[in-house]
Amino acid sequence: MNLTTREKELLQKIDSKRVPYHVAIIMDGNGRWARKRGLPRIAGHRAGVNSLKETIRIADQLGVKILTLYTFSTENWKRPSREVKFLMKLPEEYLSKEIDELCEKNICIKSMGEIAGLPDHTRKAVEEAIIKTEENTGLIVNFALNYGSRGEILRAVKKISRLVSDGSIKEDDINEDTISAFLYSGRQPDPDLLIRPSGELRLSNFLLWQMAYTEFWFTETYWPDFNKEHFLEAVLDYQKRNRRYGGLTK
Ligand code: 6TC
Repeated sequence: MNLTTREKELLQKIDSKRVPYHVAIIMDGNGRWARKRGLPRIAGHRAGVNSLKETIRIADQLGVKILTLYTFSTENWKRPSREVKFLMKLPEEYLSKEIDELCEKNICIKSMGEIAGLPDHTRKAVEEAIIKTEENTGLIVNFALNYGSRGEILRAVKKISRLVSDGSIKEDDINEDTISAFLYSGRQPDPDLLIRPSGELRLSNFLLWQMAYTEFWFTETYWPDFNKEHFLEAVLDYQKRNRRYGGLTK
């Protein structure tokens, strides 16, 4: 991979034995990036896909094991319908161009959220990518699609309630691991690091249960300008922190 001098410098400072296992990212700011340049929002989304590709490459190269990506969903449907149409075509375009590289890198694509709520053609492209990559044992890339964390917790509560009422499990046997297991993230370990670009300092209904002890890293940079350097800076900053897991030994 071609790296700039700055990227090589950052890479050298990173302790390869303490790379975060699971990194979560809220890919925010495509629209604002475009407006700032007097471009249509669609140009921002295109540029955003480039940042996404770069991020997957550097995460894979660093040895991150899980990458969870979120573009919040409820807002999407309020956008002009031309933009929504374009957004729903992008995944097919992205996956058809990228699937070979993803497979070559042994990357496993997964989704979390209600993919049933996506248009048919989009859902099919996503499902196909999931099936094509399901045996891959390298980096796991979770795409949060039509996802909301409160909805995810509610869904888990309902699933557990069902099992209690049909006698499969006892109320006293429900513990924190039970709840984790019934979230979309299943038995994946919680994120170690959350990256949020674009200057917003909030969680926006993303992985509320899973991020109890996650380290947060923010940047003013809009997502389309986010690159390998930012990712490496976030990991370096993460490695300087002293994690205490709320005082629990872990
Ligand atoms: C980075 C790049 C951030 C559109 C682009 C935001 C459906 C997304 C299936 C992926 C096309 C990511 C994101 C809203 C890879 C991506 C968008 C949406 C953006 C969606 C996907 C692509 C996107 C959006 C939701 C397996 C490829 C622009 C649709 C889902 C998010 C994966 N902004 N951006 N509504 N989606 O509409 O929750 O499948 S391609």
